Amino acid sequence: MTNVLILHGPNLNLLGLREPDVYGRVTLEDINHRLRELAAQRGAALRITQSNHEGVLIDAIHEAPGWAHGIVINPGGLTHTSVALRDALSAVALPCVEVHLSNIHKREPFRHHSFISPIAVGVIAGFGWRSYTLGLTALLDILAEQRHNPSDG
Ligand code: CA2
Repeated sequence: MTNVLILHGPNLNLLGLREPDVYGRVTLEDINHRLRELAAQRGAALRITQSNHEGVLIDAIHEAPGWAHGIVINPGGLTHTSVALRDALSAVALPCVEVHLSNIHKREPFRHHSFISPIAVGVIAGFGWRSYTLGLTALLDILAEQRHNPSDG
């Protein structure tokens, strides 16, 4: 069984409830449901956490290696500010996929830089809720490949 930790950062609990013009009408619960469906099809198990607190996300990352084989994270606004979140992801050294609902490169300049991207396996941005399912698919494919060819990066 492949185990994946899904992390949603600050304010993502408001999805579908506020600013639908920017972030759409799909709720976080809808996204989690779609991720769980995909995981079930792929024979993977998920643990999902959303927090508005950087330290809670960091604690979840520290605990991940006891169970998870990889992480899908939408760090929200912490993407652009948090050295601490990046250090935590780097320290646990699990393959991590960074996802964003919006195309951060099409938005304000302060969103163009991510502290997380340099330590992520890859980044998916701009596909709305599909960024999450694309991100999970990519991570599961990579983990399956590593299982079959442990020497490959
Ligand atoms: O596009 C993304 O997924 C972001 O990570 C979302 C963050 C933003 O700071 C990043 O630059 C890009 C913001 C999440 C806030 O979500 C809200 C949802 C509904 C209403 C208000 C905020």
